[in-house]
Amino acid sequence: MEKTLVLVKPDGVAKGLTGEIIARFERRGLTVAALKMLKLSPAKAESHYAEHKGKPFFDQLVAFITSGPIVAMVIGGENAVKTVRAMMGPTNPADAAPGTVRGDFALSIGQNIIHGSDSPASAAREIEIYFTPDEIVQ
Ligand code: IDP
Ligand code: MG
Repeated sequence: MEKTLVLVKPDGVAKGLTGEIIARFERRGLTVAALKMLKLSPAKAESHYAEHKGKPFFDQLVAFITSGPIVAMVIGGENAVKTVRAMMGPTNPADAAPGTVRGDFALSIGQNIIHGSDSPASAAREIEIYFTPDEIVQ
């Protein structure tokens, strides 16, 4: 079963969208294989977003993702990575179609509600930041 890491970012948790987002994945036929709420440390945030280090928005991104509680989950199923990315919509909510999470609930690229891994390799790396193997239901 392919797995991907999803985060409901601080804005999504604050807006009360956690249940809505999980329900969308479940209705699609994807399954929740691991789930927790946490407040991310700056060190873990920098590790998660290491590919963006040095970009102009990096410090703002780390500040935002550590600003409040997030919900981390492992979502599994056939083509989970690609399917979750499609259901999220593109990075900039202004480009996101209605029906996607970002297209329905976000306006700004800096506060775009949700994270999903962009490849199976990224998913494997990111899942390890948030979950130990025994926390993931197979
Ligand atoms: P993704 O979340 O769709 O995978 P990435 O390019 O990996 O997008 O960027 C990570 C996060 O960094 C985005 O979700 C967004 O919140 C933020 N971000 C990306 N590009 C910009 C930008 O140009 N300005 C401000 N924030 C950005
Ligand atoms: Mg990304």
